Amino acid sequence: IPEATAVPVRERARIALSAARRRTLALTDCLPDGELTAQHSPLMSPLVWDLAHIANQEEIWLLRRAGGRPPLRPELDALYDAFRHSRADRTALPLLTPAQARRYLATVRDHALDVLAATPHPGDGFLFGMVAQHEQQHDETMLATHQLRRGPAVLNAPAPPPAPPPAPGDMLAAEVPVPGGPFTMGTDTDPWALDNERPAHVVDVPAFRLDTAPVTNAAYQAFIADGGYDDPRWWHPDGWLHRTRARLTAPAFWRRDGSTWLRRRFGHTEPVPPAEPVLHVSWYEADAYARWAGRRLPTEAEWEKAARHDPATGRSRRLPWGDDTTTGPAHANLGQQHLQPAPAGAYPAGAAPCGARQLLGDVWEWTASDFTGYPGFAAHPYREYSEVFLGDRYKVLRGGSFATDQVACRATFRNWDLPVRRQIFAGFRTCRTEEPTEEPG
Ligand code: AVJ
Ligand code: FE
Repeated sequence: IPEATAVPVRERARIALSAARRRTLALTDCLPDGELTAQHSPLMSPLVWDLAHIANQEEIWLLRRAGGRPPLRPELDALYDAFRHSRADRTALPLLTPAQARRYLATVRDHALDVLAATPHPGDGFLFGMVAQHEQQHDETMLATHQLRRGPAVLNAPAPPPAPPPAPGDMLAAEVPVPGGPFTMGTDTDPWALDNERPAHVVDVPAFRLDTAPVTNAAYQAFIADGGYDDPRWWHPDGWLHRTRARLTAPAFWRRDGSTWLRRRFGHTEPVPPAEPVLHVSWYEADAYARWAGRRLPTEAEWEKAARHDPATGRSRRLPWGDDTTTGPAHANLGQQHLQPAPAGAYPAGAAPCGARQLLGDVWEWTASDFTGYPGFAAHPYREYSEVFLGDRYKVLRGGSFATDQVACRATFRNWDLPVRRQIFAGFRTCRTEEPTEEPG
């Protein structure tokens, strides 16, 4: 990352922490206590658990670890340890009340800001960045809980920008070529990159062609209309089993009304917008769609090369459009500025060197890859963040969604989930291997 960062580390940490806290409170102050302590879905924690877990993690990493302070509420560690109880079992625990959780958050934050001010050499401020990213990730999870919740809408946001009209004779191509050859994947230098993004290493990626934008609702409806959900040829064997058991017929939150598809979105029911990237599909559905389309999901190496390799310099960028540490509203649909993805082809200012758009923001993109450690992976410092999830159970998602904050979004950032999950803000794009050009004669 270039040292163009005009904002000093201490100030950047303070800004990141307070942005996360504003969002956390906005997501929970809009609901009565009964909705904060309720289980809206067995897939999710009660929101009041997220609240106190955010505070408890901040206590552990900033007060105890960074500040060397004695524990403030050690008796809460077990209650808010994500590995101790499953999400579905957390309402039965003797949790803090919403008022107690808010007080715990505020007290821990006061101490964390003291620690930040008192740290003589904040260095890269990694632990502060890690904690801000942790809170923002829980905010995205809490937004998914809002989406699962039944009842009248409580959240509002303006619509995202439209896709710009194509210049005459210059239609946006359906796919963009990504040239073959080595590129640098992962990072050693991005100060707030998490352990699973490290270390940087060179990967040789053969030439391929990637969808310019994520797969749209209209394209996905063509798959449904063609009987895609009923044809085992398109499905991974485990996916076919899952589709049968879970009776999948369409993305989550969709419902058919005669000949039109409706969806529920944060308490509103509306027609499915055809030009918007498809959302709330599992890895199995994304994989089946890609096979039906005669294509495949990109590997995460392919995705990352498309997102950051600059053929002009041979370098890997931090973000598709450059190395800036900040993201403007014209670059990507991030940070819950909107409550839905923008239409495919939006955000031309955020295009990658290869021409692909919306690689960051809008929808998380399922990749073909399992969540494994890069060569030389070392868990740091939070063992349970990545290491315990490595293996072949989880699939990698890339790029972030409209619900992802920029502090937790960059071209190296890796997310993961089980291939059946679809309450997350996930869509996908497809690709194909470039056919080698025939040598004449
Ligand atoms: C990286 C989104 C998969 O929510 O399980 C939050 C983030 N880790 N607290 C998750 C996380 C610990 C994690 N994901
Ligand atoms: Fe957590």
